[in-house]
Amino acid sequence: MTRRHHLRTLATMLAGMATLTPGTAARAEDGYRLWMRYDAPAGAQIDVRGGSPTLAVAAAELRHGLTGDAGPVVIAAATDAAVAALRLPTAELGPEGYLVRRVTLAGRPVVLVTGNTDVGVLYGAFALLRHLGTGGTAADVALRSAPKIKLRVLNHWDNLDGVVERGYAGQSLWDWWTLPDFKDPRYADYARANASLGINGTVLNNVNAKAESLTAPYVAKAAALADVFRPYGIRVYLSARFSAPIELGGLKTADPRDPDVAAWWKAKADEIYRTIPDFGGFLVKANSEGQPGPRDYGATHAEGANMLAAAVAPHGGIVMWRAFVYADTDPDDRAKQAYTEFKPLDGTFADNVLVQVKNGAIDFQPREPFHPLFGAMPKTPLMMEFQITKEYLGFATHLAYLGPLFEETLAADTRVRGKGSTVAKVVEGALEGHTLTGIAGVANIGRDRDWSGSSFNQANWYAFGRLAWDPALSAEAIAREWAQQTFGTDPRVVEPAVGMMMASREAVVDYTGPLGLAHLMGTGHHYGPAPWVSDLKRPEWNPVYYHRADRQGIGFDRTKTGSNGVAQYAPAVATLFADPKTTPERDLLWFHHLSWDWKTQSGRSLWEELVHRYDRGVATVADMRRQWDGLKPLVDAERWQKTATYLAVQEREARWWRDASLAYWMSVNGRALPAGVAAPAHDLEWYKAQRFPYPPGNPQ
Ligand code: BDP
Repeated sequence: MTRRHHLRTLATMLAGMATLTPGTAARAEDGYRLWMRYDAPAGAQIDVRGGSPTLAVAAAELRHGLTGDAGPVVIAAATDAAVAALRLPTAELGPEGYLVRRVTLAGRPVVLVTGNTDVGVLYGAFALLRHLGTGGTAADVALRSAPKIKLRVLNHWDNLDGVVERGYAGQSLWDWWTLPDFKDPRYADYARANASLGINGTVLNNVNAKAESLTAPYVAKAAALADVFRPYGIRVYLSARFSAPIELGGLKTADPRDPDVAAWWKAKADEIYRTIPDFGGFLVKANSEGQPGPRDYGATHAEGANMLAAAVAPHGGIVMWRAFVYADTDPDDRAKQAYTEFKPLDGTFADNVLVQVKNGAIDFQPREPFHPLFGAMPKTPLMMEFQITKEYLGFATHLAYLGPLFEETLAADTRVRGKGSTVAKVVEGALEGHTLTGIAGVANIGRDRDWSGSSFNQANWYAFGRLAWDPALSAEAIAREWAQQTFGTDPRVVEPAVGMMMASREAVVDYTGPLGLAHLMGTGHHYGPAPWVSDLKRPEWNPVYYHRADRQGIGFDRTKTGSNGVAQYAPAVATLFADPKTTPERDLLWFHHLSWDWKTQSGRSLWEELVHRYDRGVATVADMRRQWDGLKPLVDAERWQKTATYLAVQEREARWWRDASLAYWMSVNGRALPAGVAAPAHDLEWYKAQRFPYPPGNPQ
């Protein structure tokens, strides 16, 4: 035997060992493969009918992921003559839906993957892989689905210097410096992961945008990314800085009513479309947290949005205009300001504008009631904005599955057109008959090997994508299918993992802000508890503004006796929220200022219930840790260890949140802890003295 031969034999043996011991902690994994862990030996027979790059990537994916025993698979658009002859019910699939089923084609039984477009076929290929990865077989395959929302978009808060604002998974994936020449193979893997979920758009740069991203060199870089993403059905968008005509164009103003300003944007849009013919359009953060905007010139948000919309309209582009506004000059409740500013503009936005609204009225807190704008602007398509990155939910280290948060918001009933007027129906356009519809997620993706900073954070990217496709899916079902694909289908792993995930977000709510409390975190970096902060120059930046705790009670009165924020909801909802007895307890202190002695549903006083919930949160994390410990023999060592370490961090930090918060509340209300409850580990001054100079994700 030659030396080469020896080595080859050894390599074959080792490869065999790796695949022969599935389910055991055999194979080192770093999380790079996300939920697309195709371990099957290749060999499937894939028949591609058509020659587009999209069909080619669909075929490559199936070749990679299917075993030979899947039988012959045919991938073809429904327009293919042989497929058309089958007269399948493809009409309702629309431009992006898919159909996967067993058929007889030219006398041969095959699995057919089809759709009205090649992108539909690609989504079908991924659906087939998901079906097989979650325990389905080729023999029983019968899949059919179409997305309910048109624009399913990630928002990257990535700066041009590689720092990701509120990013906890390393530097930006986009290496702006080496683009457009070097196209990192990760860009294609990013596109694969998104396409596997049906995400069809990506905003490459931070909403706190630099004008430079609109210069020719940066547009060329964006074009290189667009070229990689195109076969995967993903369009590129850019965040636009409203004052770019001044900064780049040398104009004296960015007033949207100025013809020179409009002409500058038109020329800029023409230039972008020459480079990126299928450019999606602009995302704009205007007059928000110091960003420039039309209000600087006394023009409205609609005038600003429409001017940009006119520039991209000839090319089929759209504008996503954010409603995340609150002004230091406005003394009104911050939670009311977006509604106050935007509702009167309903009906004045151009046809290719969507108004992008955060899920809640403050800012991506672990829990917020749904934003009152949903349902309040019937003539305007409202695009949902969720945060996938966990700025307020423990960064990347805490395990917090956001499926339940997304689901809770989407299922919330606005009651604007009677019962069943859910936020999902508003976003889907079903309630008011909009066809231009969208949903955005602030990405949690960076250059970490595991993309999202931890295995379980990947589930939040996954859940966003799946719910963007179909907001009616259940968070638990999504958790299960994710866990099956990520850790294998062994129920001894899947069921505990799903249990941990489903409990996790509520645990974070419990240990950071139970009963409707919110915005109690550290200043700037947003890391850890700081409910005592009261000295920041804008009142609404201070935690004390939100909790309003004093010796008598706690909570923000948003009823008639307070800010009357409840009046921004439809009457049926407003009535519920106006009375603490009918307000869901989870939102109690969001809407009401109540005595520490207020009797809660458990029979405990408000103070006792608060303490109980902090303790419950910590206990849930301890329990999650125990469950994960039990999975050690069943999960590969690398992913198991990182998660175990992070859970230990989470438990320590959950206690810190609980202890610091209780120490502070006791200093305000002068009450003792209920009998048997553990005292905080340190005194309040110790918690106040903690400093965190270089936390990740914090814009400097
Ligand atoms: C806040 C973040 C800030 C973002 C802002 C936004 O702290 O970094 O710029 O949201 O959404 O939550 O514009």
